[in-house]
Amino acid sequence: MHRITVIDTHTGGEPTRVILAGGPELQGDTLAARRECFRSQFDHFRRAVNCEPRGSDVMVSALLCPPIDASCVAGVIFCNNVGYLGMCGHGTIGVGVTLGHLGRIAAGRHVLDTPVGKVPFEYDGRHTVALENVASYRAAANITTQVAGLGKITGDVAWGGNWFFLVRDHQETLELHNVPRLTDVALRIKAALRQQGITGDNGAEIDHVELFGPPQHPGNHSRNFVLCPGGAYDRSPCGTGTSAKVACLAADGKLSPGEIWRQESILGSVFEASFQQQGSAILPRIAGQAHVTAEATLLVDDQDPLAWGVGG
Ligand code: PYC
Repeated sequence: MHRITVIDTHTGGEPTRVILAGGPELQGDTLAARRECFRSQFDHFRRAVNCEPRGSDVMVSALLCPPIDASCVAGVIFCNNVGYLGMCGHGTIGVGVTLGHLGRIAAGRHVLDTPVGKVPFEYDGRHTVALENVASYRAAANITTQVAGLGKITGDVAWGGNWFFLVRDHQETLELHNVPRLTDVALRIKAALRQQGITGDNGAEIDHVELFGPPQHPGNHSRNFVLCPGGAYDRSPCGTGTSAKVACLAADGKLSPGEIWRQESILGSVFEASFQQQGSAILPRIAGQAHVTAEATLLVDDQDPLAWGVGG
């Protein structure tokens, strides 16, 4: 029997499963090299933790590993039901709150080592984490794509730690009851981008689609629906997606450095974002809350025909 110790949290509704023990020993001199080792040699472990019957298509896991840089509080590699994420904003908030829950960090400033760089964060000692995301930028504005069943859709391509296509001009209602339709629309847009060769830099696949609309709460600036790579929607406002949004607002001169942008999710949960300019890119700051939902040991029984997960 293989035992995996985890702590589950949710950040504005989106789950994060932090893997504390029982994970693979990853080789590599950088977190990016270790993620490659994870992907090439231990992908069955990712499936066991994230996919059914222990996980679901909405689960994001964070494998804790020793940091390369000893000044960092931990190394972390994010993965989900279909693969590996560059960065994960809601997941970073979940990791911060988990480390606080375990007594491994106190309130204050800490740094995580990730495959896409160092991610500093501020922990309030309770439920709030404010992270300084990797440099984010808009790669292309007003790109029009012909989408099957929808016609022409125009959006921006931006990097916020993952690649996003951000769409404002659509006819959809951003309400929870409309999630099946929103998922279908976002999947069609993603397919159109792929077919028409619209990518991020260096041909990178745009694997997140983000639709925007007016907020429901008057204190917020916008509401979003974010489709994640595995086909599930982000229950939170999406930390990397909010970073990509803020990069577009900054590029359009609609948000100034230090000004607050309150991004509401399809559930109504909120991330508070701001940025500092760094050359032609921005450094986003994303703040949100996470809550612990479980301390658990996952069991993987080699006698079980579905021991290492279904699908993925
Ligand atoms: O919060 O950055 C995020 C994220 C990415 C995928 C799911 N959540």
